[in-house]
Amino acid sequence: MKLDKATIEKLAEHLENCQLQAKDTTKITDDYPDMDWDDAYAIQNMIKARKLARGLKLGGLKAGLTSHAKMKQMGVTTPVFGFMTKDYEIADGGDCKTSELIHPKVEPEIAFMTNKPLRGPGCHIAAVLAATEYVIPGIEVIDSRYRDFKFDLKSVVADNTSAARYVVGGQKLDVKNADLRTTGIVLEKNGQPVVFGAGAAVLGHPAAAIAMLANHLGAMGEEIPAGTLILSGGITEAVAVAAGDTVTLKVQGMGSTSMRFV
Ligand code: 0L1
Ligand code: MG
Repeated sequence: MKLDKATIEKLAEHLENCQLQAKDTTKITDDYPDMDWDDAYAIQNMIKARKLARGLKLGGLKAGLTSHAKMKQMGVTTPVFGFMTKDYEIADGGDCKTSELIHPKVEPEIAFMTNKPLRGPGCHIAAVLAATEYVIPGIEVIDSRYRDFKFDLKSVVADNTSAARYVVGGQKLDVKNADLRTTGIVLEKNGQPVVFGAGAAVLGHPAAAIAMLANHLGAMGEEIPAGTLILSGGITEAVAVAAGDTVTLKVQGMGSTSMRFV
């Protein structure tokens, strides 16, 4: 690690304040160009610790930048991992307040619910499927705290991978009854289809993103506990939204989920 504990705490406080005040900032690597991956995840973990210390509960985990469309949109090549607290959750069909966000975008995703712990190294798609209670449509709202979404990967990891809000809903599907590679999705904005895709856009199979997350955590001696909701990553590029927009995600065999931006 290149940063000391005080700097990690200072940067976590800064980024969390930007989130809570819906205020943007320049990317932190501008001031700390030598920070490494361990520093970036340490800042993210410090943000999580700050929230849990205030009594917030963990809502789930996420993989991000897992599709070529997303990687191309952001000019990067590596998936990243983050968390959501329970207060990020929007009820299915519910309202998402844009006054609490900087410049929200939505991503169509497939969410997994685990029923067994998953631990790397060596976690793979079959292990994930064997530990999946169900999959369900999920829309992630990302809201980078960096001005104009201009960041590098270490800055975005520190900023908890732009996590802001999420909704899950529709029909829970047993993975035994689906081939998630060929599962089709349509994201509609205000009733108009805007992006389309299939599960294979996420690393060839959305469960591969969950396996990567388990292997990432395993390298730090951690695991994905049973009963964890995990967003496997945007199947398409992210779509910008504003107050007045309604977005609906339809997933083949799993119905739909939606939210309204107010
Ligand atoms: O969930 C995601 O794929 C977002 C990762 C962070 C990059 C971004 O803000 O687009
Ligand atoms: Mg996402």
